[in-house]
Amino acid sequence: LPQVPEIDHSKFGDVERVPLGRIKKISGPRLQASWVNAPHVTQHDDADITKMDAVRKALKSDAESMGIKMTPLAFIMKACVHALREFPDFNSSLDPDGEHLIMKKYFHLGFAADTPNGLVVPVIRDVDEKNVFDVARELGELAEKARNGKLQQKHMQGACFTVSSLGGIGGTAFTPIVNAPEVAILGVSKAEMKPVWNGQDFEPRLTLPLSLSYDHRVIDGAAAARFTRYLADVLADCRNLVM
Ligand code: CAO
Repeated sequence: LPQVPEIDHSKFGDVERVPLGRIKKISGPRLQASWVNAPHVTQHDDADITKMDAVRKALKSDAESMGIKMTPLAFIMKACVHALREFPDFNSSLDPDGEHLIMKKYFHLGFAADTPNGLVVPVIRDVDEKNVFDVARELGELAEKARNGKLQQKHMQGACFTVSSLGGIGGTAFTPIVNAPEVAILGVSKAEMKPVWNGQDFEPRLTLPLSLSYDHRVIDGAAAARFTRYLADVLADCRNLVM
């Protein structure tokens, strides 16, 4: 790779040299490996989550009584399983021989977690076999472990697909880097109430921005557009996301 020029920044003003954290030292080369090996494209779409959010709010107090925080991310991860089932290529990895796809028959989903020490990706196993309460509980437990630096190797292995949610912070869209050798990653930004034309009037609808980055060696643009559209429909319908 061509090298970025080395510059003596102190020639231009005061500087301080601080060591990179342990997690950044591990995640940096992995992110770079994915970026340079997998040709990335990002597909954007919006999901109407008005109904889903009403369901989430209705379940909130039941969840709280079980010590669970019912976050939108739990519903989104359940919806991803539906889309992965419908479009199995997204649940694959490219065989190192470059001539086969390894199709995974399980649904272990990673989620990006922001911690004081850097980005980590805990994995919830068999999301297809869990209801939204179980997923929300595990999300909370793993996110807490991540923040306290208590994640073990076993908590971060085996993911088929990753969700990176910046929705609790803000933003309208971003281009996540695929967690290779996975072939796609869903970025989620902040849901906002937006006026949506229903043919006669503008209706206020809670709108969730989706940003799906994918490895173009494995996924075609049309498949990515179909995947995000399907995911948006599953989120909008939301009937199959609770159990
Ligand atoms: N739109 C609007 N609001 C959202 C939302 C969305 N898409 N997603 C979450 N929220 C709300 C939640 O409901 C919560 O509100 P209340 O407290 O009022 O219920 C608030 O935002 C905070 O949510 P949260 O961030 O604590 O919880 P989460 O389950 O959404 O996310 C976790 C958990 C671990 C994913 C998150 O804390 C985190 O680390 N996010 C950053 C991930 C990241 O860094 N990605 C980038 C990777 S690439 O560098």
